Amino acid sequence: MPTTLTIWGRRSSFNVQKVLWALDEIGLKYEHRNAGGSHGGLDDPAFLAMNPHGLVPVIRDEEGSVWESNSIVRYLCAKHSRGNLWMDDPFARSRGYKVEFAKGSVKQAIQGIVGSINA
Ligand SMILES: N[C@@H](CCC(=O)N[C@@H](CS)C(=O)NCC(=O)O)C(=O)O
Repeated sequence: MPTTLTIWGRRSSFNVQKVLWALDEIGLKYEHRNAGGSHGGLDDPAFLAMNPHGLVPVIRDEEGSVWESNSIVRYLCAKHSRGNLWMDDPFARSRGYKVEFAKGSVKQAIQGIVGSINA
């Protein structure tokens, strides 16, 4: 089956890593294109047509483009992983949301640790 899913974003981005992790966890084939940071490209008209905020990650598949990492992860899980990463039962699904929304706190804690090491 030909690759129809493309992701744009530098691998050093926490939000890009989240989507790459989801893609690999689901087992989807995709094409990765570096964008953002030293790779640039975020102000290209073609990129802004996909994400008017000019940020990574962005994915595009046969439906169109999706941006905002949590939105992308939910979309991929709902489309490709029903009954596994995307659960129909609302309570079961809330367990995933907890991880998703706790990400901000975890990131802050990690940044605090890294910051104290670098200080
Ligand atoms: N809330 C957005 C944040 C997107 C964002 O801030 N992306 C950063 C990378 S983490 C970005 O594009 N920065 C500009 C750059 O990499 O050049 C999401 O979760 O996708």
